[in-house]
Amino acid sequence: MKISKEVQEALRSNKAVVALESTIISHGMPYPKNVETALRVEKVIRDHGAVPATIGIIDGEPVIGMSPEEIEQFGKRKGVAKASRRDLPIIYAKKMWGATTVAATMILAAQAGIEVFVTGGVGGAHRGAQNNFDISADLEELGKTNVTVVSAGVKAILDLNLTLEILETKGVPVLSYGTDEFADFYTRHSGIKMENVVNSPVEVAKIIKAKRDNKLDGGILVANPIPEEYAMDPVVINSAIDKALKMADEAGVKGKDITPFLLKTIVELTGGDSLESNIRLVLNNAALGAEIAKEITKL
Ligand code: PSU
Ligand code: MN
Repeated sequence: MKISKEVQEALRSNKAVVALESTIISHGMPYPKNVETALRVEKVIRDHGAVPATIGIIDGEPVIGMSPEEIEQFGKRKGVAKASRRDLPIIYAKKMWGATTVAATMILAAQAGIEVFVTGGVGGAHRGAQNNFDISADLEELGKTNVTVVSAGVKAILDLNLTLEILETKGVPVLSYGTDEFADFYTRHSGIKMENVVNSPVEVAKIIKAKRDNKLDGGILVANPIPEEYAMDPVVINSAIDKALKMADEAGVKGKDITPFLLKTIVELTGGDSLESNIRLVLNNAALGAEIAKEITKL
């Protein structure tokens, strides 16, 4: 893999590094907001004293710490494959471009020695997963790969209760940040009460260290709710989600195309408001992720 000089240097000198995914750039937001957001996220991480490492695959080679030009390419290039764990060997062998999902980014971050990863929302069990088995590989990865993922909980387009049950089965600690209610991406109020509440970056860092010291392999999910001022009206977002789910069903969208389809449709149905919320919550996660990564370097 190719690790940028800046990231290499940071890792060597025990400086805080935060991994970032590229599916959110290539398949999660429209151009040019996707590129703008990716660069803003990197800036927030730097402003908080950590080094960002945006991860993706270029011509079959994993890149840890993309340049702004590379991020621009991931934002506008057509045909960048959405790359989860199962896709990696194919993309490597065929020397393709791959936008890494949470699962694939976790794998590459761990291989590079990065412990903290910031995203918007992780994948999970889709509604109806009891029957259609559409459960994101992100959950499997959280069950085995040693990376802490900071996300705004789990996207409300999914089945949150089912997702939390699977995370429990996989042995993934879910830490709810600053509230005992599970974050559901666009709002702070899923109605699901959480057992493990954390209130500071150092508290999260101590749990990461305890997990590492005791050889308990697997990830940690930090559920960081969207700031109140950027949260969406639950009535508006839930009606958009329901409509988008219906449209996906009617259009026969399946498998890996479902999440990008729903995100895009919800942006259209909310006149761009959901995109604005999505951007704000990622920026908010970036700040927290950088602080957690800094605390880890002190332990
Ligand atoms: N959350 C977002 N935008 C995204 C995704 C999640 O706000 O683009 C992406 C992540 O890369 C996540 C993936 O890993 O969707 C999950 O896709 P699937 O359900 O197909 O595993
Ligand atoms: Mn799926």
